[in-house]
Amino acid sequence: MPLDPDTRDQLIETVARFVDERLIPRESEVADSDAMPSDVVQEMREMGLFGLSIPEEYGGLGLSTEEEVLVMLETSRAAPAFRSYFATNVGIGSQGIAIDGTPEQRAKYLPRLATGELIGSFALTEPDVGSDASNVKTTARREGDVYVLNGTKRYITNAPHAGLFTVMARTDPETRGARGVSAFAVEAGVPGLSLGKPERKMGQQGAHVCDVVFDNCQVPADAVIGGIEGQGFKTAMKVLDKGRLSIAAACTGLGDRILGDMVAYAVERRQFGQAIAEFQLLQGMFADSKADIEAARALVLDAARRRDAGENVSMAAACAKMFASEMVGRVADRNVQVHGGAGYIKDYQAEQLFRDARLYRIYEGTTQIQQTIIARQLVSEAREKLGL
Ligand code: COS
Repeated sequence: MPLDPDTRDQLIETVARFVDERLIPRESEVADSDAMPSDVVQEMREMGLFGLSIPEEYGGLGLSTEEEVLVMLETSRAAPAFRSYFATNVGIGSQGIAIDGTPEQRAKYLPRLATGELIGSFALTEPDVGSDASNVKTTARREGDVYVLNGTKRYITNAPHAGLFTVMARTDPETRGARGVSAFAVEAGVPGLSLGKPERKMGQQGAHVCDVVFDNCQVPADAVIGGIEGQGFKTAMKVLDKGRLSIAAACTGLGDRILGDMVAYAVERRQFGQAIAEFQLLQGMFADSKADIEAARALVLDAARRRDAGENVSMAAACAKMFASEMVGRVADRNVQVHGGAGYIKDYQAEQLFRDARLYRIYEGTTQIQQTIIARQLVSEAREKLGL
């Protein structure tokens, strides 16, 4: 059930205030310490941010995709590390269980994911498998009442904080490709599961990624998400369709923020006896950025509404993610340019946001993967139309 418009507007207004008053002022502290302050996490929990997408019956806010996108547009005006902390639970950290989990799995995990008591992580990527996701090498061998997992997952967002992993592993070594892959709900702390050292990253300090290593790690047989082997790749793809909309919204929200910073700097900074905002060459950058951002907003909202209407949005989500992540890269780059020398100096936010934004073109499917998904669907539709 969508929220009534007043409640929805109130929620968005509360989130916007939280972003302006509580998150943006703490950005430098988070970037410098590479840590998320516990009082900020507590406030996120109290606002229900960890459970935006989780159904109300499991303690979440049960937002529609469109409502979730509207909230993400606001939260993403703050540095991406904040969004990363809770939005992984809203998206890829919980959605495997929310979309395909058994009633028991949903009842067991969703309430604690919704409050943020449990942090969820999505473990698909491996040292040799990232874009080629159906080729996962991690194995899950059935032995009586348990599966035994072996393999390494790489660059797993929030893994250092996670209490629960959605792990894609090959249950059928004979079957190559997608059909041999199953998804597992694996709790942190089980024997045989260990974590690598958090990686040192280009940006998004305060958000953490590391390896997750399975060495004869035993998980109960009922940890298979949905209870059926061989469905794990499809679960991962459904999760990513939704995740990509969330990333597209995040890029759009960050674009809004960066454009605001860009113009604010330009109206104050003076050269040649006037504010640099008066120069048409810079005005061109403002206008191009605004049009870019509005195009991304329109794409992501349209895709979200179509998902809510029950349409298959794989291609629409790929278009939105590709366009919005490339867009925020352009906007972040123009912001550095408008700041001139100051854009390259740490004391100003421009260089941090430029580095932070770079990740959006890579994770949850690179731009090249989104192109592949879009083009494959177009070709397949054309073939179908022509009966080929
Ligand atoms: N939703 C539901 N099912 C889907 C799906 C989707 N979005 N996409 C594919 N499937 C299904 C297919 O219908 C097919 O089912 P059948 O076997 O019943 O026919 C099965 O899954 C295999 O699909 P496909 O043959 O398209 O698999 P590919 O290996 O060719 O997939 C892409 C290629 C590029 C689409 C996939 O590997 C991908 O998305 N890679 C990127 C992964 C990624 O984003 N990694 C980043 C790290 S994760 S944070």
